[in-house]
Parts: sequence; C-alpha cells; structure tokens
Amino acid sequence: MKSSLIAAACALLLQGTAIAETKLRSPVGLDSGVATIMDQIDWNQAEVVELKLEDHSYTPADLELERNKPYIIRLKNVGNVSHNMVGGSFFSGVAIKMAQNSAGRVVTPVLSSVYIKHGQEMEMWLVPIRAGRYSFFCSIDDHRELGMEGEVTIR
Ligand SMILES: [Cu+2]
Repeated sequence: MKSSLIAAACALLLQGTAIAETKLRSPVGLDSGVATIMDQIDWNQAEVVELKLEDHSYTPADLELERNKPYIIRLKNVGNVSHNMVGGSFFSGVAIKMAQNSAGRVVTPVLSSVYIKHGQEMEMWLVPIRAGRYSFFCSIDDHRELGMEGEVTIR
C-alpha cells in the first residue's frame, strides 16, 4: 500500500520542467504526496551544499541537485552588505523542511525568500521534488542587475 502510494507520487513528480511552467505551480510543500516522501527522508544522509552570497554574485551560480535526495543548502553571506535569495522559480521545485541559523529555526513547508545579513549564514533543509531548471536572485537594490542571480538544475 505504502509503496504504491510512493509510486503514484513519483509518477506525478516526473512531470514538468521548463522555468516558465514551474513559475505557475504551487509550492510543492503543500502536496500530500510530497509529505509522504518527506516522511521517509533520512536527514543524516543529507548532502551539505555551500552557497556563498557575495557583493554581488552567488558562488556557485549554478547548482545541480538530485530529485528526492535531502540537501542542506548553507547560505553564507561573505559580502559587506546584506543579501537575499529570492526564488524566482526555485522554491516551486523543492520541498522545504526548515530554515535555521544559530539564532533558531523556522519549520515550514514553504519559503519564498531568505534574507541574510553580511557575515551571517543560514541553512535551508530541502528535498528537490520536480525536475527542471529553476532561477533565483537577490532582490535588494540593483544587485540582480549587477549579476546576483543563479540557476538550479534538478535532475
Ligand atoms: Cu544582494
């Protein structure tokens, strides 16, 4: 019973790719099939991916993630000013478990942006759910025009 549920969820999740398309979708965190997948994740197996926020770029600017695998994205602001990461489409491709830093954590199935002061860091615990190519950027002042944007490929 449980495995057929998972198979059905996976079949659903295999659909869909293009950035334009994914923008229109609801966040995956609210989907009950996704909840089933999230329940079975072993967070001890999570891969830590460091994403540096600089003035004014992300390093790396291209991330490759695998579907249905747990990741801890460690966002480190090593710049001299505050930055954020706004999911153009990125957050519609992943299921969020939580965001946390040394001050505490927020457990939430949905995020739309994370803001990090300079010198600070934050982790996003997530599972990529929908294959495709996704975008993110910094929405502060003219940072995006200066090149502060990135892409995520979910395979
Ligand atoms: Cu910025």
